[in-house]
Amino acid sequence: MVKRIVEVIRACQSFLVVFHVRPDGDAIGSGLAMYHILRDLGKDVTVFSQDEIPRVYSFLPGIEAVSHTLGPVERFDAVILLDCSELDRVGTEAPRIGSIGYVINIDHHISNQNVSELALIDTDSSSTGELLFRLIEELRCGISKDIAVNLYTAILTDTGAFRYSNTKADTLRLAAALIEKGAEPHIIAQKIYESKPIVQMRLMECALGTLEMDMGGKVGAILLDQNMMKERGAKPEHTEGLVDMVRSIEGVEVAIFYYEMPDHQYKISLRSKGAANVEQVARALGGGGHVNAAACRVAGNIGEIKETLRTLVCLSLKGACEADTGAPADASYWRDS
Ligand SMILES: [Mn+2]
Repeated sequence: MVKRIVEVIRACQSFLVVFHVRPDGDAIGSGLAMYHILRDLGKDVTVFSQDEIPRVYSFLPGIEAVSHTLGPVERFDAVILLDCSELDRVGTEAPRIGSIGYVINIDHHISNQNVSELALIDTDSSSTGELLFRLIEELRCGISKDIAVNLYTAILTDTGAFRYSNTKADTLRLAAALIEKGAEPHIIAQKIYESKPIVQMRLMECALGTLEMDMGGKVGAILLDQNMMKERGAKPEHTEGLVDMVRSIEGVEVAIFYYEMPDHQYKISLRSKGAANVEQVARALGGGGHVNAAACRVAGNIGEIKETLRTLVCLSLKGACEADTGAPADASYWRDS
């Protein structure tokens, strides 16, 4: 399939590169790496993101090329859809984006919905960034420093700084190759992990104040509502990493973060350590993600939502989570891993 994608890339001239809403390091890093790859091949490239790019990623080479408005799509020969398990993940422009002649989907989510025949999907890959290597090999284009910095960032962030179970020997070999091409690990790590705005720390303090432990310490949950956000002048991007704080507690196997969104639905981020499969939990509620990192969006009363989660998480700890729990029909998936 990579060969067919390469043929299409060679044949087309004008490209749109898109990734999912509320973009993370993998989405943005892969998107900008793809931008540089195509530019190096002499193509015309537009990068579109419906949502704002979190400030920590402003150092990435090519970030100024990201546009937040999408003009006429007729000018594009092909669209490259990155880190998206379904077309709708790009946001409200999905129907127009889907109308572009060639749709190429490069993704690593278990829940991938076969968006396109032109697809490079590998759920064993740590990140979409790692998958782009196969494309680069087949395209036989070089890896510039700009590409290296973006791909390193993609892999770094989706592996939780090389800590998650998706970190394989190959992942580190690729990271090493990127360092040889000019990516500087200490600088990238500092930009991403040691440049937090103070408001994020205040939010962390508040979120940890809501910590509830359950099931003999195997499950930890925190919650943030819109009042807590407003009082601290926090934006949604400041909630990033909060759920990982809960996972970092000794004995915790499943970490839950309930985030009340402005429309009063709850976005539920899930993380696990060990065998507990939180992707199944999220999927039962209409969401998706990975075994150790998943999310979903649910409308309703928080007490009832917590009860539903308790049941599902309990099953996932027993390794037997069922997909049908009578979850609200309007639950829709929001992945942030
Ligand atoms: Mn990813």
